[in-house]
Amino acid sequence: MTDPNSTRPMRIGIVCYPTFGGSGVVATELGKGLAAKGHEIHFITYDQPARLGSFHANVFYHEVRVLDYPLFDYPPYELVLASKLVEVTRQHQLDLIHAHYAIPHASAAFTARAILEQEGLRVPYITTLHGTDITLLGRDPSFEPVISFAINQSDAVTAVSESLKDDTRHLFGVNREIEVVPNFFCPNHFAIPVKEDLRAAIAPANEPIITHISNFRPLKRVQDVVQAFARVRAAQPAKLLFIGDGPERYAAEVLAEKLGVHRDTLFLGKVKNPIEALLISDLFMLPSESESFGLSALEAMAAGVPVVASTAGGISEVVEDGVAGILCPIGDVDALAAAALHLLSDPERLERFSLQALQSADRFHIERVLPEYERIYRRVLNF
Ligand code: GMT
Repeated sequence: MTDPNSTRPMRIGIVCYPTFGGSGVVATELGKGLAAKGHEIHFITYDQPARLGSFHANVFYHEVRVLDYPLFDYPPYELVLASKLVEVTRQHQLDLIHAHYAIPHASAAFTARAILEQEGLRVPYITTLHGTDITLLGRDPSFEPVISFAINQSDAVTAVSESLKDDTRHLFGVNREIEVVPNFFCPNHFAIPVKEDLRAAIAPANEPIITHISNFRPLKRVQDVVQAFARVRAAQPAKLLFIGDGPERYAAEVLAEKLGVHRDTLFLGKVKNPIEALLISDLFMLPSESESFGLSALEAMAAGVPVVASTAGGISEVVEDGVAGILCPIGDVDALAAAALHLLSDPERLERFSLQALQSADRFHIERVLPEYERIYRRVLNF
């Protein structure tokens, strides 16, 4: 039986993508939060996780280095990762491995667990499903059997929203239990001075700022943001701030020029701390056609910024429609513009939504969510 009051520290290996993407951010903040509670955390990935920052007690980083061997057209990252997991587990006596993203992290964790089992070591692995990509990519026959297997073999599986859990159930041969543990935010990241100089530079006449943050993949529908903004701009002064970079950025720049709103649109590219931009924003826009959770929308809410978004995937579990923002059908730029104008044209309403967004975000406070992961770890380990 697991002791529900146990505080025994655990040694946890975290495998994640080290980038600015939501899954990497969540995995990194989870590791930092667990380390602050006394657990020993080992990040195992190909680069220093972007949100790791400076030194943290109890946090270690192990780089997975793939040899650039002339025989390889495709470097076998998954195999090298599995070997690294075995090595780190042996050296640091890890209790468990937490794989964020099924492709290819869960299957590497499965291989590592099988190798260690041969040595008499039982090291469970937990898989957290992050993106709706799992439901798109994973359905492809070139991935499906391995992904379904790695999910089914996990000692525990979590998904970041009910929507992703349902999709995984329906689209894969996965009939095992999937627990929903939502993403979270860390309030201390928001307790920073507001950069009024940045705000004044972007909006010199104190125009409202609409912000979008993403990796500009086609599924983010950044051109809808530009289209909606052009409609808003036709009705009142406003500025549009884009944070991030990716394949659709150029098309968005071209569209902004074509629609005559390029002088009111600013592309900042990848920035180290997007929360600084959120703290000077008035509205956040996320019109994705697929989104398992929408961490950027949650971060906007935690900064007191109402969200205008699509109803895709798990967004409606995060953004309470009519409370923290307004949700619109996917691809409906008129609805996006009308929702933005509804909020921006009435300062009192905007202020009310801002407060509501802040309150609503509290459901995802790290202190509510982190113990959920600890509970799952202890159950799996019988600690
Ligand atoms: O949205 C992306 O393109 C990045 C992707 C990732 O790998 O970080 O985000 C996914 O995981 C995030 C963290 O759980 C979620 O907030 C995003 O909604 C999810 N993206 C998609 O489902 C498209």
